[in-house]
This record gives sequence, C-alpha cells and structure tokens, in this order.
Amino acid sequence: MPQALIVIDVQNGFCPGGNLAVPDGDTIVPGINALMDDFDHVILTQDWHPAGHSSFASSHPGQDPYAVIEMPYGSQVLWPDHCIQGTRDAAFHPDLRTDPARAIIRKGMNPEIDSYSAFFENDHKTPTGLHGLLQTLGVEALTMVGLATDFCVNYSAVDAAKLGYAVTVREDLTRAIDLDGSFAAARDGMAAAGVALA
Ligand code: VGL
Ligand code: ZN
Repeated sequence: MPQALIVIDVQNGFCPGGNLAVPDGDTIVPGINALMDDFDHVILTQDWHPAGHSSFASSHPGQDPYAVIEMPYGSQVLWPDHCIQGTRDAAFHPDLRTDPARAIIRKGMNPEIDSYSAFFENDHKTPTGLHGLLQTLGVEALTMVGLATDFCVNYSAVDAAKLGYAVTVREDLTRAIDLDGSFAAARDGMAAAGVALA
C-alpha cells in the first residue's frame, strides 16, 4: 500500500527570521530531508497568501496580531503578515529538499478564508485538491511533519483522520507556535481523532 509523506509549510516565514517564526522551526529540516527517501510519494504544502489577506491583523484596523476575532466561518487568530505569495517569507526553507516532491499544495490563497489544513480551507468545506490526488494515487496511510504542530499540522492531521486515512504525526519533526495552550489542545485533539503521535 503506497505511503505518502506530507511536509507542512516548511517555509522561511515559519523559521527563525521569518514573519511568523516558530521557535526552532528550522531544526527539523535535516530530519525531514532524510525521511523523504522512505516514502512512495512526497507532497509539500505552502502557505501562500495574497497581500491584504483577511487572516492578517493588518487587514483589521485596531486589531493586534494574535487577537482572536469571529469570521463567517468561525473564530480566527489574527496573524502578522506572513507568507505573501512570491516573497522570500513564502519560499521553502533553502535547505528543504524539494526535488522529491510529487506535488506542492498551496493554501490560504482565498483572501476571505484562512486555510490551516492541507485538505480544506477553514470553512471545512472548500477542498484544496489533496484528497483527490491521494485517492488517485491509492494512498491510504500518511505521515505528517512540519510547521506548526498546533495549527497547520494539527488541522491537516485531524482532517486526514476524518477522511479515513491512517495518520502518523512525527512529533520530533514538528515545532509549535503554542498560543494560550494551543499545543496541548492540539495534541489532545489529534489523539482524540485517532492520529498516532510518534
Ligand atoms: C500557519 C498560522 C498561519 C501554519 C499558517 O503553517 O501553522 N499558522 N498560517
Ligand atoms: Zn498563514
């Protein structure tokens, strides 16, 4: 049965020096690179926002980064401007191997809706196309790594489990933002969804 490695958002923006830096985000790159050869398919995701995206605090006058507001699709953390299409911040970490990737799934492109999950936008309905790709390839088991554990990895892993995939998150190859206990909540949520934390 083919297995896929899903590498979530290993981009400059989430590494030290980036606009939404995750502590030690860059330290997982060598381990992820080494893991790629063990999989039938490697898929990368890339947070890829237009300027002025609705998830940016700068798009909401009077709001500061990390405030939480209500959007039509649910609550939304407001982020610093990050991963704007075509910028250095949005590029993959320069040491990440990209040659083995079968596909790059870009997300967060709709100006009105954030997209943490590799499968659906944050309305939990609009697909990115990743599920269709994996089905076409006959993939039923996924291993996930990347950034950030408590946001994009968490949402992707929980959606994948709900879609019926066998999901393993290699926690040693993820790093967390950890806002107000979001890391502990994410671990509980993933475990409850049947995701294996390895
Ligand atoms: C992410 C916040 C905003 C992530 C992306 O990759 O975890 N987090 N955009
Ligand atoms: Zn983002």
